[in-house]
Amino acid sequence: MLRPTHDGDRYELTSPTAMPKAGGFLWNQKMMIQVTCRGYATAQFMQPEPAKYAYAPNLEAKTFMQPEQNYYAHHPGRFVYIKDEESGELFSAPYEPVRAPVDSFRFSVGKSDIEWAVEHLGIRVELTLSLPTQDVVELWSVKVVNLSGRPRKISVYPYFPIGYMSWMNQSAEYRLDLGGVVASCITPYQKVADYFKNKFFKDRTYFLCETPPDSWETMQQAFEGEGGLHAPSGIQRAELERSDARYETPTAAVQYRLALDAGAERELRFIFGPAFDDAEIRAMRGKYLSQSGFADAKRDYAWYIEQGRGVLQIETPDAELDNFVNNWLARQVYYHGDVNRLTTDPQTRNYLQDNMGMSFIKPQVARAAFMHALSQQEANGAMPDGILLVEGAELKYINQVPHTDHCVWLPVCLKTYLDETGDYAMLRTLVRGAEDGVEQTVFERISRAMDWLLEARDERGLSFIAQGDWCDPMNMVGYKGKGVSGWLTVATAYALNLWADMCAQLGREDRAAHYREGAAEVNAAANTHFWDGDWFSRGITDDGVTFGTKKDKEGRIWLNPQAWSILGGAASPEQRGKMLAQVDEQLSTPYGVAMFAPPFSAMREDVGRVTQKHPGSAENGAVYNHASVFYIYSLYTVGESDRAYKLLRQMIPGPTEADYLQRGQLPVLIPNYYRGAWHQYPKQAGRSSQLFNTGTVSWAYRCFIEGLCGLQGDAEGLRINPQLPKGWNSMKVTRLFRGAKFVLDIRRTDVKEVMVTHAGQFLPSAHIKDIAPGATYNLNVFVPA
Ligand code: CEZ
Repeated sequence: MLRPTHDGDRYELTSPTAMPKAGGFLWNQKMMIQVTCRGYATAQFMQPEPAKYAYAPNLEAKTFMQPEQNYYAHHPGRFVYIKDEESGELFSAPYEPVRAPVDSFRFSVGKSDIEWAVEHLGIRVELTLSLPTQDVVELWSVKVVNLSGRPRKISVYPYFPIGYMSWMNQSAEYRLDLGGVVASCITPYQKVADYFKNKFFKDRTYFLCETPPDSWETMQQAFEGEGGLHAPSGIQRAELERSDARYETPTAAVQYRLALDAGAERELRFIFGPAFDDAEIRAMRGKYLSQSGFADAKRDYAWYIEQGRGVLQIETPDAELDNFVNNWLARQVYYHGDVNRLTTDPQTRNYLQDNMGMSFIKPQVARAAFMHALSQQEANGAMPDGILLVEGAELKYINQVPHTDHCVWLPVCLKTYLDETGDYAMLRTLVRGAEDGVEQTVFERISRAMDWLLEARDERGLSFIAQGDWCDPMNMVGYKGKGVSGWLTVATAYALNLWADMCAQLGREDRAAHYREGAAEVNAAANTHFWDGDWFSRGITDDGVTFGTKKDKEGRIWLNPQAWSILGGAASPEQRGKMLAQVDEQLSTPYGVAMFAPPFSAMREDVGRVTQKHPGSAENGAVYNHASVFYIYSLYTVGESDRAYKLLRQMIPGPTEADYLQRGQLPVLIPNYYRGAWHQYPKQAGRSSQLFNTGTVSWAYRCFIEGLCGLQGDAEGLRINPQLPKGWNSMKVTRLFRGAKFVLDIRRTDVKEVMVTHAGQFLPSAHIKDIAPGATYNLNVFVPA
């Protein structure tokens, strides 16, 4: 049903029904497309706000990318109908809309393209989707092969529904001069000011054919007729009717009548995308719609994706794990770092963490992003809820709700950048603040952000939560101005300690002492008010009720305060022992560790919107991978290697078939969550959200690099401390670091501490200094048995 290619750079699914929502995604700096094995697609492009060029058939609310997206018969997608002209039989590729039980099916997700091969009625249909690197356009090739051993007459109908473009104005026609369907609309608006903004929108959607078709249809209703999508009336006729759409729902369907000898094949190419005007459509045709245009774009795009290959290759006893880490994880980190989830106002914490990941892939991009974020620091030292990336962008959706955690992420994320590059000089660079208008160094700005965190606390020394912290929908703990966050309090201590280390590195001992003292004070307050005997509670509401404690029936124990108390030092080794045992007992599931448990079954008005989400979905007690990975990272920092690895492995679907089926997702990405509520709703538990936008991946990459492989940089060089899980006796690692290549052969043996040999000599410690860029270091690493 599911298999990797030899080195795991493609995953193939051989059933269209076993995991119906499984899919893949492609992106470039201007667009992204997620497409399922059955042919449904969700695509967006930036102009500069996210916009669509293929729409649902009814009026859609504008929203951000959602988890567990539902697909229905008329959902936007890319399909090809095949009709046997002699028998009248019909099927469609990849699978929708006809849903004929095909003889063979292969959906194959690659890093830079997505392919299908479907066989039925003696015909094979091969579909390939790729994107170019710079432009917003889908490149589709459709190949039909006659496998039946006799001459055949068939009709091939690519069908790319365009949907309900606009309630103001929409139409479509076949343009002989441009060679395809062109649909046009006016993006709906009401305010005069919007007219001037929308004027330059790409309000046309084109579907162009390299080879002129025999007939076409541009009006959805005429195509579908009384037959419906399973057997469209248009297809039941000898030819499509060639209608225009005049304030009628546009579609793009074309027909090719082909006579194929036994064994013969035909390849057809199409491009699909948005444009401003005819000139742009014509230019796109000239640039892409040819065999060489496709080939050039494919080569460039493969090169673009290759720039995100990252710094780590592993060879472990778990081949499926190697496939994921070596091929897919860095790709997803790169997606986040390179295009910022295709938003113009990423949440500050997302922007910083996505660039934490980018520190491994393109450190210069991460550096610029940290400076850019700091340029939007508020005059009082606080960080805003979102970072504006383009001129004219505005804070939208969740960014209009005040959250208090954004400053924490500055030292946390910068730490990775500094460890990876050693670029402490960056801290002395000047950044002009957009709001305060003054030039200050990165060092001064982060210090001010840390001072803000120290101030934003109540008389007990606990951090205010306002309308949310890392947990976005925890909006009613502190909306009256008093509530505090247990997580943010211990996270503040972590941020302060990290910052103190960086101050010390710069020789600023005075500042280091100041922030260390601050952290100690914060941790003491956390212990006084949040320690509940066996774990840290989640917060105290506006009305003074502590929650996330033993007395709670729902939301009794939360992962974040435990993870970050380990990182920030609030938890002593003794407390840690108690917490870990409770996490094991109360939060473990076969699909990873839940964010809290038990999930809420009804609204708690002193906690907020998180309690209204469906139990076990998203922040209401799912295996929310971002929270899980904080915990995993914290476990690696204290040498809890087995616990850490078990959970890290559970974050990736597989390798058993039962696990794949339950998650319903290919091992080509980490989703933002798997369903939790394992005790309440075991049937749904483990199901993937399929949403590939998640801060998880940067941390997961860090966990593999710094935790499992133990290859973390510092100001002088590279520290080596692999943490093999039990059952592994060896592994091989290639790590790129500061321009050098480290090839490590790691083995368990009879040593007391990690020992490293280089060129036959034991090194004085497991710490490589004076790294020579361009050099290759072949190292043997021995870890205690
Ligand atoms: O958003 C994510 C945020 O992008 O949820 C995380 C948060 O830390 C990330 O910054 C945890 O809350 O209900 C909501 O508003 C949700 O919080 C979503 O917006 C959630 C989505 O899954 C976005 O991908």
